[in-house]
Amino acid sequence: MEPRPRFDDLPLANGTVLRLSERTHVMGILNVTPDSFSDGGRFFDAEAALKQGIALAENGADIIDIGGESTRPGAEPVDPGEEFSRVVPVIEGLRERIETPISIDTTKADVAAAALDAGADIVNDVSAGRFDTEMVGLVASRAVPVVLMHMLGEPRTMQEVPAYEDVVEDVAAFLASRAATAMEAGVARNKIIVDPGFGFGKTREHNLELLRNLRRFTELGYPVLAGTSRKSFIGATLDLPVGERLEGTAATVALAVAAGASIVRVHDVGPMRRVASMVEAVLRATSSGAERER
Ligand code: PMM
Repeated sequence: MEPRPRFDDLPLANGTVLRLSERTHVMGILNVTPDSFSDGGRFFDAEAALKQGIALAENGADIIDIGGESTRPGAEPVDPGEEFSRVVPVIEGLRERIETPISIDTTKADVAAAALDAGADIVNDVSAGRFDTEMVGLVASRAVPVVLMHMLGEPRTMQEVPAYEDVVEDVAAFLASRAATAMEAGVARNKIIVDPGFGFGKTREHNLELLRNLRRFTELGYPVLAGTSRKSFIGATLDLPVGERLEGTAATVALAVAAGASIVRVHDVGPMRRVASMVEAVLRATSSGAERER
């Protein structure tokens, strides 16, 4: 098993440092939407969302990812005003109660700006800056980290007939190109995180191949985020509904950590923190018992 690739630590505006050089970080998912594929509707109410955010932090989330627009296959876009009013009160409420860094899962620069004003620390853009041309400029001017994710087309149509020449190399080339565009707009190299976008315009086989080759994405030179949690390629492989994908998710998280992922985005924070810690203990083990150089 190869040792983890090394990435720089990621300092945030609030003084917290994400020690990506030391261990995989767990990003807990908080969808404030009526229709996300796994937890849609459960945390739509702001009070319920706040409670869930605090629970994610207590269970060991290093980052809480808040989204107000579902990106499930076939989803229609949400009005920016509606998205704003879903996420901003939750970010403000969490900021008053906990210090866990917050990322805002949005493709809209206006929503991202309002979320950053409300106390978010990171922008998670599943369109990698393609849907809103203002996004990379905003990220640059605020000097915040950004997740650039691969998606084939847009949520409404991405699962129609996903096709690639070579899924791993096509996605890697896309991410390298979007990172270059972000840097041209002034985003610092060490503020970019890349994500192959599991489930976003991919067949089950595409997703499996991306996971098997996840280490390739670390070679791009940016920390890698893997978001496999409860996704349909796990359901299709094990023939299980969304509520019964914990073990399948655990397998994908273990493989992602072993492949050098810096961040795993998950619903089940406590269990996946333990999966990641166990894999990391194996990666660091030496026969003398001394910790291996990381
Ligand atoms: N997946 C979803 C939403 N946002 N962001 C990143 N960076 N990576 C992902 O894989 C990702 C994402 C969809 O899943 P959800 O409905 O469970 O949030």
